[in-house]
Amino acid sequence: MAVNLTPQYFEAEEAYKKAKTPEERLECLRKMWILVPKHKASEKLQAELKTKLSGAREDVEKEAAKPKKGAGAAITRIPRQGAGQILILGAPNVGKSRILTRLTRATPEVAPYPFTTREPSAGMMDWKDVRVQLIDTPPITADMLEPVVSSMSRSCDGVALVIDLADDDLISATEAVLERLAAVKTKLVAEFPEDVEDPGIEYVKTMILANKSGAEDAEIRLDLAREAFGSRFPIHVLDAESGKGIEEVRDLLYQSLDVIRVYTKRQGKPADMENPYTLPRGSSITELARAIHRDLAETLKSAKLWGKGVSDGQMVPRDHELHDGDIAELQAG
Ligand SMILES: Nc1nc2c(ncn2[C@@H]2O[C@H](COP(=O)(O)OP(=O)(O)OP(=O)(O)O)[C@@H](O)[C@H]2O)c(=O)[nH]1
Ligand SMILES: [Mg+2]
Repeated sequence: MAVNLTPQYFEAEEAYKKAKTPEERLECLRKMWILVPKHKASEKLQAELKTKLSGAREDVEKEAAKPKKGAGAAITRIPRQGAGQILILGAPNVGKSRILTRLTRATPEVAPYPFTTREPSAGMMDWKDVRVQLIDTPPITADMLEPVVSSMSRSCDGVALVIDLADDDLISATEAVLERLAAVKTKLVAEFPEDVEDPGIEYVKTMILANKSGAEDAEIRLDLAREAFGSRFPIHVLDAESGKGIEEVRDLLYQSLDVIRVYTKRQGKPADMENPYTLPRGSSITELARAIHRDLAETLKSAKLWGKGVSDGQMVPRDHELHDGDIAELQAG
């Protein structure tokens, strides 16, 4: 099969060869990317373009960083906020940034070429009365994993691994992401294993988001993805561009954190039903006290509870297990 490049592609390629600055080269490569037909016969060319795009983007950044000599490439992790931190990971151009724009008010750049996102950015996703922090990240390929992504993937509460149902290459692109992370001892898994063989390995709870479900032949690629990854991960289908399936993804992301909401009240006052504390499922009064204030777990004298399995205002011991929706009144000594 021939690649069948268009005259517009050759024009962009000519301009690329003549380009003088890193910006010009990047711009031409982006045009070439958009113009190259995306099918089997052009796979090699697509791969070459990806490598060139990645390099050109780096050159542009190096150029931009020049005046600020000595700034260094600091790894700045984004501190956790809200009920938990979920990292949106995946190969280039799969729709990671678009998903963030659909679930939060964040506005990362979304563009039809790979290597658009260069650093992690956060957005807060509303879920009922709580908020979950979602982090959009730069793409991962067989030879590219930003140190900050590697480090954040080890400290986050969960991963949403995005795959692209418009991409014929989605299986190998996704395998590359999994392998690249495994190479830095980060293993994406559906559930934490019971027995950990190597304590150096970080296991990260992961779901697959199969994006671009509205694309042509998406069903066929979804079948392939289910075959390749369905036994390893839960797969949820969506189309971030049209918004189809996005609300289900919102619920699933929150649920994956496996947290409960606990409300607090002061003596003689109504409960604060607007700002619940979120705690890992199975948490007790002691953990709630610690979440409210570092010292409260030590100074806690008594706790009254309204909620599951107790009569209203019942005194409960410190090790009493809390449930979603419980209201607690804690008294320090
Ligand atoms: N048809 C369709 N296009 C989508 C969907 N989601 C994203 N896109 C398009 O796919 C392209 C890439 O989207 P981005 O969100 O920039 O992808 P990304 O994964 O953040 O890309 P990088 O930052 O380069 O890794 C854009 O042109 C989007 O408009 C979808 O659900 N359906
Ligand atoms: Mg992006």
